[in-house]
Amino acid sequence: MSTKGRYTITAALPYTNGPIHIGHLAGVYVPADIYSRYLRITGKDVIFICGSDEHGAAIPMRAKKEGVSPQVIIDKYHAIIKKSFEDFGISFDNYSRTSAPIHHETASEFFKKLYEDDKFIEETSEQLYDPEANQFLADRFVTGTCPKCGNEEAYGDQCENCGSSLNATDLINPKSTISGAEPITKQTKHWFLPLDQYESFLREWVLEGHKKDWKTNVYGQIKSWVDDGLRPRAVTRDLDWGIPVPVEGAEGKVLYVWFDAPIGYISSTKEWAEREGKDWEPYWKDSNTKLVHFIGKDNIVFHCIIFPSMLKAEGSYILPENVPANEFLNLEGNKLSTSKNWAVWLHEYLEEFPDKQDVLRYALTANAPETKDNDFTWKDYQARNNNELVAIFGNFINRVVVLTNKYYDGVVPTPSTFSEIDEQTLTELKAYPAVISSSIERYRFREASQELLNVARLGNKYLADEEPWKTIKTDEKRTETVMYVALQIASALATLSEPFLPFTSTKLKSILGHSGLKWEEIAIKDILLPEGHQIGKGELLFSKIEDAEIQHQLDKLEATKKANAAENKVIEPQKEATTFEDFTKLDIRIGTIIEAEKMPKAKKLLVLKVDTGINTRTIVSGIAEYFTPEEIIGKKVTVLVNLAPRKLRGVESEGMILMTENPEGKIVFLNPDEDNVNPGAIVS
Ligand code: B3M
Ligand code: ZN
Repeated sequence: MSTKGRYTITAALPYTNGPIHIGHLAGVYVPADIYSRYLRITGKDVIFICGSDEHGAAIPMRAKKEGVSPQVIIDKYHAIIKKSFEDFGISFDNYSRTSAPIHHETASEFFKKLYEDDKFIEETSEQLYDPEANQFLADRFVTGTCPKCGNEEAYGDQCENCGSSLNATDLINPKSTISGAEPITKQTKHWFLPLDQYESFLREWVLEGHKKDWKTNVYGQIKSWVDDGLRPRAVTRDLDWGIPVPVEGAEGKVLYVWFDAPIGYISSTKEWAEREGKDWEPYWKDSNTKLVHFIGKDNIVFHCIIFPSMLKAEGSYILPENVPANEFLNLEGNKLSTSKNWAVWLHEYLEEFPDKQDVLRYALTANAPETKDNDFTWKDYQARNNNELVAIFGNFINRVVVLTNKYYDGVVPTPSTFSEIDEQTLTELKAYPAVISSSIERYRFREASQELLNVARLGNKYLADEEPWKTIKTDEKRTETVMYVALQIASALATLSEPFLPFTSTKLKSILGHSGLKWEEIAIKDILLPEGHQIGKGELLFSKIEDAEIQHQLDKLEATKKANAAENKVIEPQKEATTFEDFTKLDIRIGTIIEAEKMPKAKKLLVLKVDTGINTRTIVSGIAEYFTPEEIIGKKVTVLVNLAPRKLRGVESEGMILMTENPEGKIVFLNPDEDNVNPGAIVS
């Protein structure tokens, strides 16, 4: 566990086109921070690197929308994002930005080196061009149908539905996102990185070399990419926002954002080294350094195929040791979305829960989307706080601190002979650093967070079994020993919690009047808090979150839903006029659903038995995605009873249930307001 080592830990550079939300924190920054903090306490030489990604098409697009210059946008969001990271205790050693001169230099040099070493293909080809905006279209400037999965809203660089990486010219029915125009094609020169030439390198390095140690979700994506066949990829763009292509004949062209952004990790390291008077190179070039990229799953191809190929082409860099990419976090059952404002923004969260950074860190870790997409719910957040942090962790510390102050004026008592239970408890405690390490080193942060909680559980159980509040009346010596043991557990918790709950750890250390331990000291030292040591007064580490506070958050989301629905409400134009005679031909009645079951092998269909007042008949209805059979039995509905019968999947359907859509897009029945409307009542 204590083998020395050097680590370069990177966390994806956030785009400065909006603030950051819980999805960013859960997927990338909290796990990266836990990992970096953990490595530091274990005595490793660690740099934790990040910065703002300020190029790419998203920035000028946002700027256009807000009617300001791109510089205004990046300055605004760089500041907001940087502050959010600080507020949540994300312990970067350096947070840079890709608009910094050192980054422009580093990225330009990198490009020049590959250019001079003949690593690019220079090619003039037909690219999409917006004839109205007079601009070439690539990446986010163009949408169309994904040739792989048919998603009609794929971007010119990537399809967010199937994850495929695309070239703009691959899109079917492309459309400019600037003007809405249908693009024409026009010739332009670009430089391409011939990824096809890196296939055998990638196979050997990742597909054979990291089959066992990389996460299966990451490995699987890389494999399918490589197996699909790699193609040369343009690393320059016709855009006026970005780093100018540093070679002759490239006027008006900039580096592709995904070429310059990962180099941002290197320039941020350089910035750190300059400030700290260190040498940056070993962190990127020494084979004893472990490079680990923390990212979300949509960035896998860039970090596992394109950037490594760039590093390989350059020749003097190490390759990532691991890329523990996470899946996505949803919010209350729906995809997080900046444009739909479906998010918990970090700066807003802090306004409402100003001292609860660790609670969010913990809830997001305990429920992290490590192996599959996961859902953040406010109820779960509340439960994690009230039932785990307050009831287990906080409760244990509070009892230890209050009793120590009450019985011994806050002085750690002297233990007598340890009982078997004491010995067992202390032995169990000593095992935790290795248990938690093992989870963290395998990037299983959820598991690690639960093991941390188990340390507090160990303490609680010990106190509950030994009952010092009872023995104080009968056996002072025994009570001193019990309190001594409990204080050792509290001291271990102050250190073990540091990667996960840094604010709590600091508070706890200050309560205990102790600066903390090294990770492995907990496993080998017998004394974690010496007898005679004076601890401070109690202070609650966590506080209960009331239902009303959670309801307030849910109400906010509900309001967002309503606002979105109102914005999206498209009122269909009125249909052609019809006659009263035609209308009266329709026989519409009130019916009651008396039976419902799923149609076998049909995802959307339910087979209903409906009492129409006339008779009980079978109606097949396409509502299985919206209702379970159980919840609709007994419901009153409106039925078109004289619709000519037709067979659906071999079942004859004799009528149609009338439906509408509520503002959230959910299908609902048209049912009478009155309770005492009977089946058979005519709708006219
Ligand atoms: N700017 C983040 C994103 O896709 C992207 C990461 C760059 S990491 C070099 O949201
Ligand atoms: Zn697709």
